[in-house]
Amino acid sequence: MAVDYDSKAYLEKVDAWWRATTYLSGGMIFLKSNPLFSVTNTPIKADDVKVKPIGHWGTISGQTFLYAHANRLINKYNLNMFYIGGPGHGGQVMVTNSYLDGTYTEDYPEITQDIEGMSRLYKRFSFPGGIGSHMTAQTPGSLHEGGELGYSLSHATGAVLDNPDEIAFTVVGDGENETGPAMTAWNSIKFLNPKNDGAVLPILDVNGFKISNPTITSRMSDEQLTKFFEGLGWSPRFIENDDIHDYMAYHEKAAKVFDQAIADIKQIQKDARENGKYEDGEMLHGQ
Ligand SMILES: Cc1ncc(C[n+]2csc(CCOP(=O)(O)OP(=O)(O)O)c2C)c(N)n1
Ligand SMILES: [Mg+2]
Repeated sequence: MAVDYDSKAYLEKVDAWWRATTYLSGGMIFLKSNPLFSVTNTPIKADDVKVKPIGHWGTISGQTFLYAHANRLINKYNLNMFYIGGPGHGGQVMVTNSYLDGTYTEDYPEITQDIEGMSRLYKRFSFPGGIGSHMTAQTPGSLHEGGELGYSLSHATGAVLDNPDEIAFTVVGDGENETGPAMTAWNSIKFLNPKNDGAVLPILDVNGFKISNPTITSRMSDEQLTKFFEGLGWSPRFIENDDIHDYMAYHEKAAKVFDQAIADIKQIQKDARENGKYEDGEMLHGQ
């Protein structure tokens, strides 16, 4: 049966995936056991709690939201697309998504998809002898090592060069964005040729903070942000939820904006590959 990726029923599944990965990602920052306490009705004891948790709760819901939408796009358009996570200490986003889709357990059979496996996974996250709080090489399929902020966009660009069918869905943190490497890497669009190279689809995650300090982009107006990124050669658009309780409206908006972004990428590539556009080496705008 054909799946309707735009239906309310499908977006409710995207929402369920988002909520599940957000629950797991938040839980593993703070707990080392008793992972499903609210479901199993087992009160949290002092011994369940990590003494010195390190991880960013504030980066989680945005990144798990984006990952769920990246999966929707891959399924809808049968894309060769992968996710790069740039914002600080958000490593659990890759871990929990690969745990839910089963690939984490394939690589680490002891991390079973049950309460025992969940407990082991919670304990090892950002814990001595375990796995890092950033995106790390131990995560299945990972090519981007976090930790030193600033390289998500340049890794994305490198991955799609001479790789025409690849799309790098790249989340840049608004704090990460204040590093020299990230700021410079926005210029990488000038090195991408839509005829031979794949595409970078960057998402600047303006959650407003770098750890607890306000970010520059959170203090800029939509108009200033638009002009800034247009000047660099990008074609910016916004995904914001006006009513923070109306998640379905947020999903609908995101699906629409991302659908248009994929349509634009496909059009640019078609123009370059079939219609002979951009052959004079002019700087590419609107990619
Ligand atoms: C080059 C570099 N400088 C500083 C840090 C320390 N640091 C870790 S996370 C972080 C904030 C990152 O902000 P953002 O990317 O917005 O992530 P969020 O706080 O929203 O999770 C900083 C400054 C680092 N990891 N790398
Ligand atoms: Mg931030």
